[in-house]
Amino acid sequence: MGSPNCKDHPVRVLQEAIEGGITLYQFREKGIGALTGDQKLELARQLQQLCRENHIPFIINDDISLAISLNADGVHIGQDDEPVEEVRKKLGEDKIIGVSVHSYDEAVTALKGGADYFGIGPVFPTKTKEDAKPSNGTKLIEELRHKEFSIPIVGIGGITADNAGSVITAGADGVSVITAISHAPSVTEAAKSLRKSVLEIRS
Ligand code: 3NM
Repeated sequence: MGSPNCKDHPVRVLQEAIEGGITLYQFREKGIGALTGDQKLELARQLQQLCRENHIPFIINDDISLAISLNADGVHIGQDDEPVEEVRKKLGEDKIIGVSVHSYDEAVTALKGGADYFGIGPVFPTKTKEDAKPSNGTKLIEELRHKEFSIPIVGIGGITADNAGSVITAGADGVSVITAISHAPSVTEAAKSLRKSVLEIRS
């Protein structure tokens, strides 16, 4: 998430989400009112610091130069960004690279290029991403899990504590969530109940 997704200051929202048990944070400063330039950099620094204090990986959506300048733990890129190979060259072997894939062929290409995990979505309808594709359920997650892929898969898009279990049952290792946490009346409780839904299926 980023500041456009938050009803409160993003640092507070992230703090509460960490208290609820999130395991990784992706800085995604996009959409109406998104910060740019020094303000974006400063917010990223604060959020990164919070992640460090809590031993949670901090990765950055799309902005590879920001990830390099902050020495972030990694990046998440889509199909319209630089090829994975190029990003891997820039970041080095020890950083996390997540790639959004929408088909088997994209998954093969991403894996060859050095992806560490796949993001698959939107699983359910979402209003959060302006250019999101139509939701496609868990079909691709199931397909990739039943083929040769062993790298982690996370589902994204419209995921809540009520439907997260079905994403894990389909074969995902985790779920990536914005609104169900960031807009919840209690961010901590929302993160807790999502975590519970995921762990119930995985155990
Ligand atoms: N990427 P929410 S869907 C950031 O399909 C993002 O690749 C998607 O937000 C994709 O949890 C999405 O509020 C939005 O639906 C996720």
